[in-house]
Amino acid sequence: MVSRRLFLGRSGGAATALAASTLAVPRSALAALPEAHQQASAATQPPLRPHDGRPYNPVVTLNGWTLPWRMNQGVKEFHLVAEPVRREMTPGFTARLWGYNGQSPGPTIEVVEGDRVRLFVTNRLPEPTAVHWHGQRLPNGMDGVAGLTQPVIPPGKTFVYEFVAQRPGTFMYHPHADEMVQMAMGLQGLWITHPKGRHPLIEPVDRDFCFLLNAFDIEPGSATPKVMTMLDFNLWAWNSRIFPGIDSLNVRLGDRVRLRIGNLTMTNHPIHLHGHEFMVTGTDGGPVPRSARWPEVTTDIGVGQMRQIEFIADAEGDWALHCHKSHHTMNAMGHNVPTMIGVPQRDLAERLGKLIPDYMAMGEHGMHEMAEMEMPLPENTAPMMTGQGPFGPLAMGGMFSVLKVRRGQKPGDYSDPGWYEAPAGTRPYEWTGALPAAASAAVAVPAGGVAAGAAGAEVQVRKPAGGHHQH
Ligand SMILES: [Cu+2]
Repeated sequence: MVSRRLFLGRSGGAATALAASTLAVPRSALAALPEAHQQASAATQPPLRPHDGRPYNPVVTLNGWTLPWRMNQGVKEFHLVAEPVRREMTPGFTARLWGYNGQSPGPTIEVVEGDRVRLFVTNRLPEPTAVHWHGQRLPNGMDGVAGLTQPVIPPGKTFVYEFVAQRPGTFMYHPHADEMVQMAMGLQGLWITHPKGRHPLIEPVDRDFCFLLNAFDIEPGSATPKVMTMLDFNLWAWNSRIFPGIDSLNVRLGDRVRLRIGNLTMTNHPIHLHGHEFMVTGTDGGPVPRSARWPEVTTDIGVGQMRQIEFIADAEGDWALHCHKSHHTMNAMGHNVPTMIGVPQRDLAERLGKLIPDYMAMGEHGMHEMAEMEMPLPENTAPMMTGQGPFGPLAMGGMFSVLKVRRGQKPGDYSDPGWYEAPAGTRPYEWTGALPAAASAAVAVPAGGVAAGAAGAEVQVRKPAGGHHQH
């Protein structure tokens, strides 16, 4: 058991194993703070099976984890620590964020309808905070709105929240003190309240995944988000991860799958699943009546909303799951590049380079080439379009992952089965017969295209500028 003194002296890392939570807690220890478990890894952790309290079927937090608790005379006790963290957003790019218990987002809190929950919140940030339990029915004083329902939690102090988890569903927690800054820095987490016993509108599922939609504005080459940004975020993330850093969702053929998604960005995200139809079975307000459900392949998740979607994974394969705003499936640098489709730039770049030393030519045939060339990037920067699939570059970023449906996946096995091997005759193939002359030109020259180096050609230069566009 880790003593309180030892715990208070610890500054982070994975020094304390999760195993501590499974030990019986001596009476003397119950008078002290519950342990503040830490997570050092950004990998998806296996579901945390409840070791005491009411039983439930746990969720899997994409690139995240569930916070262990202790039972103290019938009360489920958790300890959250708000603190600066380093979050690997994708391999090769680590951000300096604010989070809870070592990671951004914070750990998922899982409880059961009817549980009395006590949450110790320690503030190790350089400024005051408070935690709002978004969507919960609770006594007004426990709502966590600094100035309105409580004084702030000053740096170095610990406040205790306590309430009964009244209704089952998907919830979030986030600061309600300097929230523009604190949410832009990554302070947020998920809260799942499982139904107590069988619920007429809540189906048991085989796989239950959850993630938050979040957004950051981090300049290439830097690590700390700009906190004043209102619309022009350049990193669109799921649980503070960006593709290819977002783990795939690995399921067994025939599984009933639930995805719980909460939106803490400042815009909406139409989340789109390939190869299946799903139903929205739950919202912020609770389970959706059966008569109000309909099949969809995209559902829009508004700001501050939660959605639960469910489907039967009945089609084997590697199915894309992504936000359908195409700027949200790009990483940083996506904003400042002029459209150059149809503009040959072979010696243009050299000539412009004399006028504008940092000019970069790109995009003559679209932007896919960005994914194929090795662009020199500042250190600690995620490429704009990246990720390798079995057939080459995926040219994606941001809010993109893959649902992997496999016949051979074992029940409860969340490991990555690798790429799908499609049966013969089920992939597109190249037409090798005769083509009409018009279709056989290697690259069509677009109307109005400018020939590079043409004598007397007039070129309009638009230098990539710092100014952003709203989108
Ligand atoms: Cu989006």
